[in-house]
Amino acid sequence: MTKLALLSVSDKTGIVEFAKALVERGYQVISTGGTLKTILAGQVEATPVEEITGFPEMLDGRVKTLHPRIHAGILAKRDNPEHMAKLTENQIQPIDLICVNLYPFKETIQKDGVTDAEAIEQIDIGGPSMLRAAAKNYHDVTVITDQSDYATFLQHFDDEQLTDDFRRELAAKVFRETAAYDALIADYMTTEEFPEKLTLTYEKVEDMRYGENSHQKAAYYKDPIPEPYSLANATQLHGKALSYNNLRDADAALRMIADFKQPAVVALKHMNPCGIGVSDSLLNAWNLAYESDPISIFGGIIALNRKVDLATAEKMHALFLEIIIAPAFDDDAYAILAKKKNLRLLTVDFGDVNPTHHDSVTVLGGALMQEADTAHEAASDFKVVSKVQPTPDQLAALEFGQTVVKHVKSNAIVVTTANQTLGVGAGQMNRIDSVKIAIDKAKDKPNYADAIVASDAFFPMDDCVEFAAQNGIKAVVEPGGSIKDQASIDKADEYGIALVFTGVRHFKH
Ligand code: 93A
Repeated sequence: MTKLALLSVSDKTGIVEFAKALVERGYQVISTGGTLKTILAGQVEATPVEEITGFPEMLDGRVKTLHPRIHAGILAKRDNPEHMAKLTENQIQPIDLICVNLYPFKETIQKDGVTDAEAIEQIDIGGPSMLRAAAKNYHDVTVITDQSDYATFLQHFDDEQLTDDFRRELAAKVFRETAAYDALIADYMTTEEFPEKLTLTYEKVEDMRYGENSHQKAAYYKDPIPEPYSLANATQLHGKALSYNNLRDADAALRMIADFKQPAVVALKHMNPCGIGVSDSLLNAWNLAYESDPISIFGGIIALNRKVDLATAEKMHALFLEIIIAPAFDDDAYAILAKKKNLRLLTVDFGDVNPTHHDSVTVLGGALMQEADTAHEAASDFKVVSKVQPTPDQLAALEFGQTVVKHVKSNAIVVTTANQTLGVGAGQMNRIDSVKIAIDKAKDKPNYADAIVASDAFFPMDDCVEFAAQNGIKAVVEPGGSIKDQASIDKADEYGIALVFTGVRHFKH
């Protein structure tokens, strides 16, 4: 009996050649409306699916292949005599190969001004049904949904290697494809923030050389429709491929720089800022960020929120850096930076910063998902709890420090002026150690006289305020909320410095 192959594809790339190759190998090709037309136009013989079903396509194509003659032909178990007898009794021919790619739902929902009705119409029903039926019956049916498998299939056919293992691989691909397809539809229709089932889907960007360390295998996946302001949508202009750690660092840098409107530079190491500068020009912002910590910036990740000019590029060129991310590079700036073969230069669309995304992490046995920490406390939200009022300059510095500290791993303490970090104390297991590290790094800097201390969470004791005051700090900002708040307030009053509460904690674990 002639083998039947049913071809029904939205993306017609390569389908004529594939149909021709199948016919040459003795298959009878059956096909649906548009696919049939394309194949026939390519001078390849094919049978309309209506000839098999005995039914016309109907309901604007919503029902084309949804028919027992198709589905019984796919699903019958060839080694089951009752199944085969049923096919014979109903004059149904087994279908041996299904080749389907689905209605372009993802592409459709990304189109400008697409209506809900248009999106819904692009939910493929018949295609996934055939794919899933064939994948279920993979012992007897070969199923192809990925265009790159046209050639692979033919190779296996010619080598007489249409093995069960190969067909099972193709079947698994189908279930991944239909699951991902449905996940996108579910996401499109879902309005709950945290629905009872998470239907995430990610697409592989690449296998990586290694993960966090060289003995860990790793791969990079991106959202099928990534936010514009994201690494997934960044363009790499130059340099080596981003490593696993590079991606995490660069992502952290993007999150930080998004909080600044004026020309700003973030220098980052191991997901913590080692220097942030904000100024009237990018070069001045660079100088501030660099001078924050000229040692730690070595091998750092730099994010800048303005087009990189030559003067700033020259400064960066003088250092060993891993990555530079910016909205754009001037030609001469790019030319000088690109002299370093390995330096990764990336551009990201800063025009569409969307801070309303969700963050997720995996835990053993599950995952946690939360809203991103987009809270921002301006000086006008501060509550002065000390007798001494902060000066306007100190208030500006407290606001800057408050903006920075939420991007530092807890326990987080930063010492800053109004436009520059001077010392960062990150990731210590007690708060006073973070205070000591931050002040120790800051205290010999020229601008230390103007410096404030910002804390991501409340002071559990009065030692933090005391240490800061003893080291010449004149203003401190923290969320407040400790049962020992009064002790910290008393300490501030004892030393005659300003203490300000924000009421909002910014842990970052
Ligand atoms: O509208 S459907 O959900 N109903 C069907 O019965 C059906 N059969 C195949 N979509 C259906 N298809 C899909 O049509 C295939 O998955 C493929 O994407 C597309 C090919 O249509 P045409 O050959 O007319 O271009």
